[in-house]
Amino acid sequence: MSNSETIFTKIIRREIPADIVYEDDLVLAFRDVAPQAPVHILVIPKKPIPKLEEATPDDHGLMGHLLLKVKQVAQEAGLTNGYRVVINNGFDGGQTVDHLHIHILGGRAMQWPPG
Ligand code: DGP
Repeated sequence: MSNSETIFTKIIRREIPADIVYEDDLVLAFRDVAPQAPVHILVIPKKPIPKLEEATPDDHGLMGHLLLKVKQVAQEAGLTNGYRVVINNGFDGGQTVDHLHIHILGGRAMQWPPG
């Protein structure tokens, strides 16, 4: 396993199970194993970008696609009353899996500020 490979790489390859809710050539969306809200879905690029900080101008189109898929996945999950979108970046950001992922959290009213 190279440094860029994580548990999410294994989910993309179907080497470990996940509750996948959306997939196309560029992105995968699946339910978080430790949900922090009634709906908690992760949307990831299949390209193993370790974190937002390491996205480059070459990823411009991919990043736009990813965000538009966040919207689509949230709609398909029935989050008609709003939802939160979170990217944890690096240690202080609370990132624990080194593969860029966008959290969709919904199904309850969120608090602010986050912890
Ligand atoms: P973060 O703290 O932003 O790096 O969030 C990583 C999220 O990934 C965390 O909410 C739990 C989730 N997660 C970790 N391992 C797995 C897994 O094997 N399967 C699924 N579905 N989610 C996972």
